[in-house]
Amino acid sequence: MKLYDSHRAPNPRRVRWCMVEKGIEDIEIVPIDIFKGEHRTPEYRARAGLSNVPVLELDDGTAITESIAICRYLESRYPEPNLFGRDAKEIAIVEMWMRRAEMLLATPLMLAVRHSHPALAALEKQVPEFAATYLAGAQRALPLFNRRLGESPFIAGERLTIADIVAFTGLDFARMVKFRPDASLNHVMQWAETMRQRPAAAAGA
Ligand SMILES: N[C@@H](CCC(=O)N[C@@H](CS)C(=O)NCC(=O)O)C(=O)O
Repeated sequence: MKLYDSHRAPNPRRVRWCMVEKGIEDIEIVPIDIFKGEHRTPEYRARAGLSNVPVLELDDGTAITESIAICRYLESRYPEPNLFGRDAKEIAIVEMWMRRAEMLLATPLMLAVRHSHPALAALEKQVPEFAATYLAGAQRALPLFNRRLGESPFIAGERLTIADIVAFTGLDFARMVKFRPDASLNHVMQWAETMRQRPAAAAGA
């Protein structure tokens, strides 16, 4: 298998993080420089189906895009440690928090960076007003995560799951535009430090 990956890009980083948590070492990493447009060539699009990273290419040539779909595939192939929940209730709770992390934090923060950081002007027709709106939305969502993290050490419960990976990689990417959770959100701050200390934090960062 091959993973088409871009250094520092937040969506591939989710996959790299899952790989480290699961100890997966038999996937070849193929670096793609999105700033040089290596993902926009006809060859790449023909292989991947669209001009995005990450892409997981299976040995039979099947291309899986969407970071969460790739992480779910890895979860099926390498079930331990579990990152998506074990029984009906836990799977639903993890999914709920993963979706909240993606819709309320990671996606708005990624769009804020895309619309305001000079380096991203190569990829996006930037509208700085969008960035301000997205950043304010993410800041408004953080108290929900702070309350949750006051009840459990990780977002979906007692152990790390895909919800933490999605939330943290989104927040960490937004440091590019100097976004920081409000310091009064002590549970978020403590959880973020725990995430930063994990060996997987270095993968793809
Ligand atoms: N929903 C997709 C998003 C993929 C995505 O937007 N990837 C970015 C890098 S983080 C990308 O390929 N950007 C290239 C571009 O916008 O041209 C996923 O989760 O994998």
